[in-house]
Amino acid sequence: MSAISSIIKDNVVDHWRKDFPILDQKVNDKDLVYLDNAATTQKPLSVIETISRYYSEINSNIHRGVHTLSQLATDEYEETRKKVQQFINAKNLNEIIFTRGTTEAINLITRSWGEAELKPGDEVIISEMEHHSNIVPWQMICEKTGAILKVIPMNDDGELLVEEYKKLINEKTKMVAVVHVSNALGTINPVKEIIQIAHDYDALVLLDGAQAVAHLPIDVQELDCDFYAFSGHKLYGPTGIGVLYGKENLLEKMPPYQGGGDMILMVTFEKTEYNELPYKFEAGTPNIAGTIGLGAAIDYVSEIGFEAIDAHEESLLQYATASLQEIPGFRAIGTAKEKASVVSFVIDGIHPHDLGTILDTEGVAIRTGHHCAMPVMTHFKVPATARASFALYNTRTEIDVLKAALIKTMEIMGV
Ligand code: 7TS
Repeated sequence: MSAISSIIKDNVVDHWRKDFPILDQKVNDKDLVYLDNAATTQKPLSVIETISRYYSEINSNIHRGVHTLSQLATDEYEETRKKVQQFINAKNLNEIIFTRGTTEAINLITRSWGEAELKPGDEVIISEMEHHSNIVPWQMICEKTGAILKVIPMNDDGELLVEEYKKLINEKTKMVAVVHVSNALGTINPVKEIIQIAHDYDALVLLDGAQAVAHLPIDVQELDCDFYAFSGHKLYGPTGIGVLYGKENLLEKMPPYQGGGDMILMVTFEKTEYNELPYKFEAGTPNIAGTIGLGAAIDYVSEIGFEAIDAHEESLLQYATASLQEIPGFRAIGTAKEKASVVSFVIDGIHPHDLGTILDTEGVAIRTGHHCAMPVMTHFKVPATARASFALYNTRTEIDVLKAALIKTMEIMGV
């Protein structure tokens, strides 16, 4: 990158940073360097103000009131469904189900689709790099139904072995559930190829998009995935709101996940008639403020655009990867050719938890641990890693601070 384009880029990032009030503060008397974006991203002022405005001006329950505030709240809630539909290019609004997050979206699939469709001897394929939320629900439903869980292995760069996947899949495979972008490694998986292969065997595909959604443009029709799950809070939106996309003909056939208000058309003690899509899957009062806040987050990201976000984050990833490798004893965990915004690593002689704790005293926030992906730790024979993960507002200067703090930690620990 030329000096001029890098200056322009830094100016743009400075401009973006001003949208995030939380970034402008000291932590432990040092400027905050927030590099834990894979856990959750910070929220722009537009999201914070949207939530605040909802509660100060139109707070009301939705879908059930004839009064003005209820109608306004309903309109904004449903407007977000349209924004999500456009954001991931779903065919229609009935395919967008609001959930608490990725975890609940996956549990919805396992409990509704899985319980209805899986029979003893059927097979479900996941991968070695899944987050626990795309492992445990499948284990639970396989145990309940007698289905068999199979796992696509990965290589030592943290890339899925597609040839092994081809050997695992067969006519008994009913579902392939894989992560789009790994939270522990940063790997971007070849999901289009995975989907094509699954469909050759009439198996469905669920993509866990928790880590993809803030970094890559998602087009569910182009991917041809059957289900796609993501969380608002990793996309600069609020916690407690997420999305399950599903092809309409599949959602149509699936039984409700939870019973209660809003998901019914008619109830008697003898029989209940369920509501139509998407309400069939949205029992009870939802996270209205969170949903509307997610709409504001989608507006924010869409205005900047993935081209600019990707160019910036890719340059940060390359800079960080090259720069941190200069530290003696540094070992990157996850060196896939296709990666997004995550540098997971260990440093010889220092436990990641000690790293994280000392970095915090320098104002640097990173994640340490197994990242809810214990099988990944088992593969790389480490108990935990340290993970720096980037968002659109991070800078190269922050990576320099991270590097200096790591070197200082090594001095403190006598490594
Ligand atoms: N799938 C992936 C790939 C994730 O990274 C996460 C959360 C989830 C599912 C679950 O999302 P939730 O919003 O329902 O909790 N990942 C992380 C992480 O890497 N650090 O903290 C949470």
